Amino acid sequence: MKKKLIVATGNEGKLHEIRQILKEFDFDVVSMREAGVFTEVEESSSTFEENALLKCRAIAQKTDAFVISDDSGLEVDALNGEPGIYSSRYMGEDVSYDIKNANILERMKDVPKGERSARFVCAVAAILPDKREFVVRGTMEGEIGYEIKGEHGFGYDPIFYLPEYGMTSAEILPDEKNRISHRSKALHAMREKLAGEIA
Ligand code: ITT
Repeated sequence: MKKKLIVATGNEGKLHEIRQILKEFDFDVVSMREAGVFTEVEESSSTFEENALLKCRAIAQKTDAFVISDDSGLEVDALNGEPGIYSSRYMGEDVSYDIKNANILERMKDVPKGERSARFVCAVAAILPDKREFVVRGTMEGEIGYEIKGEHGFGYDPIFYLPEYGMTSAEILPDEKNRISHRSKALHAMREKLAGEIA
């Protein structure tokens, strides 16, 4: 029987990608809703790693299953790393990504081509049934584009330009994003880290 793995996220975009990426791993992936465990966590830390652990612990307290969480965001170098750990709260949690993305493009309008570097960062935390904790990070490098482009992905994908593809991460196919993304790299790094730890 496959081992149950609860993904501690309320973000449907993340959950969908995590499910796709973990397809090749031998787990029965369930959402918090499917597992019947819920919690509201204040992401009070100043790092992606600590925030991922906070979310993971909140769920792991309520279950003996294997739990993972994802804390992620967009770092724009010309904006001193903003929105960073505040990516989902940027301009307010309920503000649409059309507005958030347009705002970032506006703030970047005078930034020259060579200075538009940015990256997506993803920290994945895992807590095993015996309560041991692990955390890893993955990143995907790119640039802030000049317009909102693409229908795939979620969040800041439509302004995140990948020079090697000549497209945003909302324009490349979802399978391709899942092969190269910060989330994919972090989940694969976690698998490496846990190799041998999970009986
Ligand atoms: P949970 O805490 O419930 O997992 P959340 O959306 O609040 O959901 P975060 O605090 O980790 O999660 O915020 C991450 C934000 O960073 C997310 O809402 C997006 O705006 C952005 N982000 C992260 N990964 C992304 C990706 O692959 N593509 C586009 N935007 C991404």
